[in-house]
Amino acid sequence: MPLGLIRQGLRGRRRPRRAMPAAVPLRPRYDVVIIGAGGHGLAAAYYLAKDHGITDVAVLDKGWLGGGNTARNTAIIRSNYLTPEGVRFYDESVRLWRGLSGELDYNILHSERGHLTLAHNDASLRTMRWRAEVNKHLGVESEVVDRDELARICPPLDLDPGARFPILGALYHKPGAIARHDAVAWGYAIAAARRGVDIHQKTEVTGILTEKGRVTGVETTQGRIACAKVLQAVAGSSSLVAAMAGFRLPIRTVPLQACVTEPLKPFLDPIVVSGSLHVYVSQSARGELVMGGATDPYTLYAQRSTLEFKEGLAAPMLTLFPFLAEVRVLRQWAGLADMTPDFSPIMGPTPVRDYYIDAGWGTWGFKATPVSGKRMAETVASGRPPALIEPFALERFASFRQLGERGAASVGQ
Ligand code: PYC
Repeated sequence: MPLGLIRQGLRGRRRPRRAMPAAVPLRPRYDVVIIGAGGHGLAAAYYLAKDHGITDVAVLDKGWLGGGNTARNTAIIRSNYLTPEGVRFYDESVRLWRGLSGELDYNILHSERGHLTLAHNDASLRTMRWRAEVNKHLGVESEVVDRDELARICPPLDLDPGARFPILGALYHKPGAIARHDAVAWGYAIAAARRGVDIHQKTEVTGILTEKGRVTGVETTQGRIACAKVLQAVAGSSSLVAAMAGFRLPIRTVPLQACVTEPLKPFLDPIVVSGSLHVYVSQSARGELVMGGATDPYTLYAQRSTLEFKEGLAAPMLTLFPFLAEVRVLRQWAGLADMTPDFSPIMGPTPVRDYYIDAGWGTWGFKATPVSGKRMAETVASGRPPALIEPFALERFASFRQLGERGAASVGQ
């Protein structure tokens, strides 16, 4: 349990402030409009208010708080990336996650478990060594461990050298963690609203208003809003909303499915990932195994679940943990992953002045919630992206400065 939470518990008999922000009337003008009330949009609103004193902010969502990708992922937090730009960025997020329950005064069930990326062949081991070296160089705790060490870190793993896909070793990343994803959206929403931010659910943006290349407002299903600045944070619909603003994104949107099992006694401490077998799993605080695999192999804007996915996931899961054969799947769902060609996000200015974007989160967006919120708030407030997110500019695709994060972005596309 994070120390901050214990401290909070001991602080006294304070009544927890849990109530969701009440609905407020939509005003015809705001300084800043944020499109998307997912984790990233709400975090940006919170840091705009907290770090920059900008509270005349409306966060709009066509659905409900955290009803998009925020609560449709597998809630994995880590910074063991491959590119120095990626490692630095996610490392700041890992640090922010650690203090987030205390900062938001809301328990997001953050739990540091360690993260294992398994290697089943020499080529994977080589990539793990490469990642470990880049990580260590930047002060991030990652190391390659052999089978004996793996047996100590994760006893339930089948480490039989005669297995069909024998495990040779793994990249072990101690700071790997999980959190309760929807609580993250609720926590940021409550904290932002407490500082004066307006959150408007069921308010879909239907048009972006511009004048002489600069954004002037948005058209919504609840009326028109004039504003000085817009931040777009709509994972899964990024290309569609950008098109309303008049520019194109190098993004392909594909479904990413996941599922959970019935609750089991706690047996799996670390998060376990196999890129070669296309599977990842962690055990939640409720005891459910939270599992996912590769993205669906086609572009689709549908959040449906398929039997094909479940079957494809069961085989590698049972290769790693054969004793789970009788365990039942309880729930299954899908999110929409906005994939970029270099497997890195897009953050910063756009061809429309004062219109900023937070997009291209593919299968790696949840873990970036605090850092993208904080750094996008800084970008919107100052008009300039800070050095940490400069490498992720949309412009990199025109100037051939892509980031090449495929080897570490996630489990397989
Ligand atoms: O980025 O760690 C990750 C991840 C795991 C599953 C999907 N994304």
